[in-house]
Amino acid sequence: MASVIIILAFCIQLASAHFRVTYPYWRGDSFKTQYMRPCGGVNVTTNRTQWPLDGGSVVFTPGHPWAITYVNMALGSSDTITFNVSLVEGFNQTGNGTYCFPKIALPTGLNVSAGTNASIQVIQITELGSALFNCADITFSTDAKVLASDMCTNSTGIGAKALEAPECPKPANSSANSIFAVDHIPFKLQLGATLVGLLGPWLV
Ligand SMILES: [Cu+2]
Repeated sequence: MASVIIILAFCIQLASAHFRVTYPYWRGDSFKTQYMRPCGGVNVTTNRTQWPLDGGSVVFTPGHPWAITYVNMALGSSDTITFNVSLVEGFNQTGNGTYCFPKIALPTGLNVSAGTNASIQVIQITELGSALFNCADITFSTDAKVLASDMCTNSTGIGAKALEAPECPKPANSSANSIFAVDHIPFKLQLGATLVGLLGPWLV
């Protein structure tokens, strides 16, 4: 019985330390199912925020000491859309409170126009190993603007660090092909994808 209470207390603590997306407004409360990809267990909504055609603001409220964080986009209006547009590459988001991206530019060549529906996905991989997901539904609009600066603030202690690999030690036998020959930049990108790939099946 005591162990059940301890586990329950631990779960409640975890739930309170998830994150929410406050702009564009998230699909809904995902706290019980936030580990489910692609959108924390919450289906697509018709509650769409108008978002500028060349990219806009995103605000979320992280609750973990740090989390590897990504922002992706999927074009379309259904639950089967694919989040294959990378808006923000993986970085280490530190501290908790409110985190604002003033303007996330769209990748060049993304074919959107006024009235195009899309969903924005924020992923946080926390220090405990949980991969957490939230989505917000948008419609591109020529009238939409980025958030005013007083609506886009960062809490004290909130930060962002690049995912940088430290200098690799030189292997003793440097003439042999080794993993150390792998360029650091692709490795850095693969690391995030591998983390999601490894953790996903365990957590869903
Ligand atoms: Cu959490």
